[in-house]
Amino acid sequence: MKKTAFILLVFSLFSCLFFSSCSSFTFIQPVATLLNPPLYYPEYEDLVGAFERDVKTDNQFCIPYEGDFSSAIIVDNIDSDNDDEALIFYKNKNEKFAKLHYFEFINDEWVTVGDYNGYGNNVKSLSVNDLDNDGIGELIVIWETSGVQTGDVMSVYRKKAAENSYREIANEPCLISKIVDVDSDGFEDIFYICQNSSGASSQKVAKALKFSGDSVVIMGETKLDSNISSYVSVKTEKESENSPLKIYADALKGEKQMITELIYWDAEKSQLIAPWLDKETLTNSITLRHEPVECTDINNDGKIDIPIQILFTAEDEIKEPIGNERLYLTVWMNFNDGNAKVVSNTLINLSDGYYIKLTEEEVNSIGVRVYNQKNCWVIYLKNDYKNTEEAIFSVIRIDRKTWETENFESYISISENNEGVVCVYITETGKNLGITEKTIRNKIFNFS
Ligand SMILES: [Ca+2]
Ligand SMILES: [Ca+2]
Ligand SMILES: [Ca+2]
Ligand SMILES: [Ca+2]
Repeated sequence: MKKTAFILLVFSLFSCLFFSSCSSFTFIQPVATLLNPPLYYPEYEDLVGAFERDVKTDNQFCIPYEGDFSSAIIVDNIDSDNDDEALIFYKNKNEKFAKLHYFEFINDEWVTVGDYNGYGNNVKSLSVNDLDNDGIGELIVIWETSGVQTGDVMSVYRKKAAENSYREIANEPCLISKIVDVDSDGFEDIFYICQNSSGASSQKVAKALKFSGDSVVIMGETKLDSNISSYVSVKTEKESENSPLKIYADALKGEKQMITELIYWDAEKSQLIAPWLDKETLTNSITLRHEPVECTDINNDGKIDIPIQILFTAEDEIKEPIGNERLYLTVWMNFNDGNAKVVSNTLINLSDGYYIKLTEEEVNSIGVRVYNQKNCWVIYLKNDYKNTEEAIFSVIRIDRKTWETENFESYISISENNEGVVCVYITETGKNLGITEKTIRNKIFNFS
């Protein structure tokens, strides 16, 4: 059976299960302890003056290092009244955890109206989202904890129209989160993944929080693959107005292996569902790839595609010396309209930052000799009858200096950056087979 046909079969079975019940290369940054500037913000002189007046000394500002706000001082009209408010993230040098200070601008003066203890030694992100559509933004703060297995802590703060300050209404352990309308009811919810802290279990769970009355409640949760070292990104998409929001979470298993979890809200069952988790083994193996390739819209049709990897180089071709190393075929799957379909077959060179798009036929007729030391792939045509391999073109990554000083006239540049150039050389055999610069430009793309 053809390689891609096998994958298609496996996924067809899974997509049937998924769709029969229903009509989102960045790694998480390490501790950003260096981001502690002194109390000097000239544009906020009055505010910093008020802060120094109201809060005891020995403080450092903390800058959220992810998300929409990359400043320790945020001045904005968060509650849609007539004046700005100010939020300041800081940490006292003698205390363990970062804090949040809240000012209102009243009668031409900054007035302290709130001060909140955080749960981590730094601030990872702040989001301001009006979750209950009352015109007043809720604050969702991710406090970074280092060395804690259950991850960071997410706090939600709310202010009602009749109140003059924010109240903390929830705090939850959190590995990754995204504010999205999980159940498509027109109100944004907080989707997040956490590790259940009960006992020795390392069970990963996807949850969603939504507003209910004066507080937030967990509207649903579903188990995920537990064998995850970290979550890399959350992407979302909606097929149509009436279809559920699909939430894709890319996660690393170990250092290099990656999977994509799919999570969505089943309106009929009023449940969060993770259809790709094998309920018996509690693992998601159908999306497993051996290299950290994230899901993305590979064919630019506006729909997210999931990469699946299978061995491309036949076992008997993997042999020393170098020239024939283990290589994976990355098959990109799309799950729209209730069907699983292959949208693209690619060979990805992650370290050199490009991919080669293969046709269904080329998947079986083309081979690659990998020369890692030389950042070079030689693409050849297999002739099984004659038992020959004929090189048709090579892709090579050349460092910037060499590219500028030596003669590469006969090479086609695919992508360039400050460090190097990815370029292609077409052999005489390749040219005789009709391979041109145009062929190459439709076949090899930047992948970073
Ligand atoms: Ca305001
Ligand atoms: Ca609100
Ligand atoms: Ca909602
Ligand atoms: Ca796509």
